[in-house]
Amino acid sequence: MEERLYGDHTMADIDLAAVERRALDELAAACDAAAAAAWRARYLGKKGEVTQLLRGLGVLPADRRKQAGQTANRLRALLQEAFDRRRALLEASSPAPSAAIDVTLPARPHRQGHLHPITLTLREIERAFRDMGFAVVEGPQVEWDEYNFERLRIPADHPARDMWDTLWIDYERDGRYPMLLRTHTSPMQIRYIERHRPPIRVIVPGTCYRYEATDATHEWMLTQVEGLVIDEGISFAHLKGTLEAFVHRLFGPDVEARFRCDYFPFVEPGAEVAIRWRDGRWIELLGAGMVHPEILAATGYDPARYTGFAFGIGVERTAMLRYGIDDIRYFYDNALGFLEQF
Ligand code: YSA
Repeated sequence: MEERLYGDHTMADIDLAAVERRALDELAAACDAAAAAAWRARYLGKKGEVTQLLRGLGVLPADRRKQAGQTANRLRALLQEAFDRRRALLEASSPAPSAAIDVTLPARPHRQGHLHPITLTLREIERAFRDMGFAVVEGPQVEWDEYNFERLRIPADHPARDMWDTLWIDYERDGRYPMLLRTHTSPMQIRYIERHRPPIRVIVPGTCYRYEATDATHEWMLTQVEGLVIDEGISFAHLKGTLEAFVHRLFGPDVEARFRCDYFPFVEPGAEVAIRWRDGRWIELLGAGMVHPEILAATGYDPARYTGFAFGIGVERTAMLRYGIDDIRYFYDNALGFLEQF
């Protein structure tokens, strides 16, 4: 009698180890619950391959039925266990319905930054001077000693160098180190005069560096706005009027500006302008003066015909006074709690 199990196969044809391997491979490829359920129906369901195989055992002779039955039952149990494990794994890795993405939820608000208070202040200063007819130009932050000091009438052995503690660049030429991080924006006075003819009316915003210990009103990196006006008939009255207009534009018409004599080797006479702080103290805002005739002459201008004034405004100090900040170091601490207030 033929050992008929199902379909065209006989027990002799069926390699149970091959069925097991094929079933387990297919189960591993079932990557969602529906695929796993289809696999279960294919092997363990009513008409499944293993179920049919067990049903077909009855046709075997009694002596072979027992052993074949044990083998087929082991296969069924093994596949059932494999299915249970696979289903548990698929359930664990698929999101629970409550965690599913809800596309109707409004998006989280996007955190938007804004300009730094020093940039905001700088732009206001620029607007104020543009409105008075000044052009805006920029210069290099790495400068030659020649422009930062020498041609501003501050030779190497001059005590005025002590006014600017300097960060020198490690670049040697003829036994000297002639390159530095500019200590002020004034070198641009020389650069500009060299290349332009009067009338001149420019401001030069930019970063400067000093080898200075910081305190509440001093930083080692600071921003300045240089101003330069040269034409026929320019007097100290023009300087005073321009700077007073600037102070009132930025701080209001009632704010007091104090002009005092000051010394800078590149001006004659020189002045310092301070404005009154909340607690009554005066805070120095800028240095200024009439461009020294020797500087005009050295760059080919006739000092009998042309005169001019110049100034250098501290932008951090302006921002402190505008916003009522009593320590300059806040500006560069990167503390968001501070910066978010602007
Ligand atoms: C003077 C005359 C001119 O014809 C033109 C420009 C000048 C200014 C000169 N070049 C200069 O740098 N003067 S200064 O050393 O007194 O600085 C000018 C302003 O920069 C100061 O009034 C102050 O507001 C600011 N400043 C100076 N050192 C600073 C500083 N701000 C923050 N930290 C520092 N360490």
